[in-house]
Amino acid sequence: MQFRYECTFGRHEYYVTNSRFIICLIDLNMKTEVNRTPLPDLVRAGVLLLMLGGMLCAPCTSVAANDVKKRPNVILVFIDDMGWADFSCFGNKEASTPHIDQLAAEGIAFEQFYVNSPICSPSRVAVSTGQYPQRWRISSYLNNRNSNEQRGIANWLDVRAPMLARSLQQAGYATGHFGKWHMGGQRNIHDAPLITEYGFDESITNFEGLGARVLPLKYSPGRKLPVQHNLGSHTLGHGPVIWHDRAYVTEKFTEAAVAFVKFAESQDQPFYLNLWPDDVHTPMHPPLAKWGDGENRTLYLAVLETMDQQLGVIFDYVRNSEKLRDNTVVLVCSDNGPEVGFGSAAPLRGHKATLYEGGVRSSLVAWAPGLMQERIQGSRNHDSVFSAIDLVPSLLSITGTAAPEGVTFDGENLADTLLGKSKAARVKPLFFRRPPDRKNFRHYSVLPDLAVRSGKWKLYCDYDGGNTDLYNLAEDVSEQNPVTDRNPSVVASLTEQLLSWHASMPPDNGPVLGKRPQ
Ligand SMILES: [Ca+2]
Repeated sequence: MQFRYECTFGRHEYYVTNSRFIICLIDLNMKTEVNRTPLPDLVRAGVLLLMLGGMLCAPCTSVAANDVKKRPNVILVFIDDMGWADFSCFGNKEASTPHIDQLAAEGIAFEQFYVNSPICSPSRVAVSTGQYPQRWRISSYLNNRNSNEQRGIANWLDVRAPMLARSLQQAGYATGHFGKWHMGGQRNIHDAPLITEYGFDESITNFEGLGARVLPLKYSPGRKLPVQHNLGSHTLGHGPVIWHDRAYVTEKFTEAAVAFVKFAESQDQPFYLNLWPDDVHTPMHPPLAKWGDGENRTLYLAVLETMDQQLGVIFDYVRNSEKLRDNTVVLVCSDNGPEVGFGSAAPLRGHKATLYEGGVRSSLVAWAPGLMQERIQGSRNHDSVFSAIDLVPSLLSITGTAAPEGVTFDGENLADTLLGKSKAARVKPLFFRRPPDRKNFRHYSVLPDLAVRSGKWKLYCDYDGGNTDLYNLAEDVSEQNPVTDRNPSVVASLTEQLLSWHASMPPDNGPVLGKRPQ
């Protein structure tokens, strides 16, 4: 049963997000409390009595079996448009990300981790399903209906996709998604499935999804009133909408996430939590006191630091609980590379929307002190090449959860690598197809259509196999010196494999929209 309720009592607003819980998202003094309680009691007693009674209600679902209780919890923090080099633990000297750095100091920093697309929606599909996003006809960011049709992509992710969240939910996990979604329900797409139809018990998102959502108010120096960041979400229905200071939207998601974790703990349920902030995606609106000279990079760094502080709340909550600390995996990475002029992927070549290393390689921090040997904690993994699609079978393995029947993942199980027991890399090559609308982007022109990473090699080519470029990343991580001519057999083999993969995936309109000039 889907149920929504909203009211204002005193200076607070309260929202029900789905059939099980109420979440108090916001108070009008900006001093927020987050509470939740099972819906049957809400229905019986009403919101007012509930709030007078505080956190009072009995469990509404039967508690999972003992063996389920011991399964590791998982928190996936999927940042939006952050560069490979933007955490201070990945070399950023211009800003400090102490909370994420602390996770790295107690966990593992992976240097050769990839996402499976250089742009939002397909990257999110990959990390959610363990499959190449092209399988689900999502190969660029989801926009309005006409734009999606023009580019030959779906309007939303098919609910039949093998969601990691659904597998875990069916295995007894509490599942929650807090933050940007962007897999359906954006712009003028009002008829997409709710996030809770994809295996999540709970969700609060932003303007790129349906259900309860927090929409950003942009404050700028010299302006008395904030401006709504308005891409039409508030007109779509399907959930209560709250407008909130863009600089602190992640604070809302984090508070809701902590409340979700507390509730799962009260039920003795393991949990899977997506915390997907969109802070460092444009437009940049840090707290007014941190605007500095107002330049793009300055604003970006201020937003990055503010995001780190806001995420620190849940990291601290988990770390300070012995039970959670010893049995929780936290993964932090970005959905794609940085926007030109904002984040940094140095020394990697390329940006968001390109298949070059800077577009698809992401810093990854894995923290799980209870599941990692002490000697490995605080280490760096320079070598293991793997990707977001590999996280799904890996996390199913770590949580002891069966894969959905009849599903073939493109991802491989690298649980031992993720937990520092092995340096194994992915066995199969990693294949990439550019977004159909990104043959040219920003200052890049005639970008390659396809790419493959295999061992030390990275090869690019066009849909027809032409314009090949081969790089040896072991010697040339910045992709400055192509070695195409010196390695004809490698070029031939990788091109063949890449074209074969490309042909095996449903097409999009990339060939029509992005022809090279003759
Ligand atoms: Ca993104």
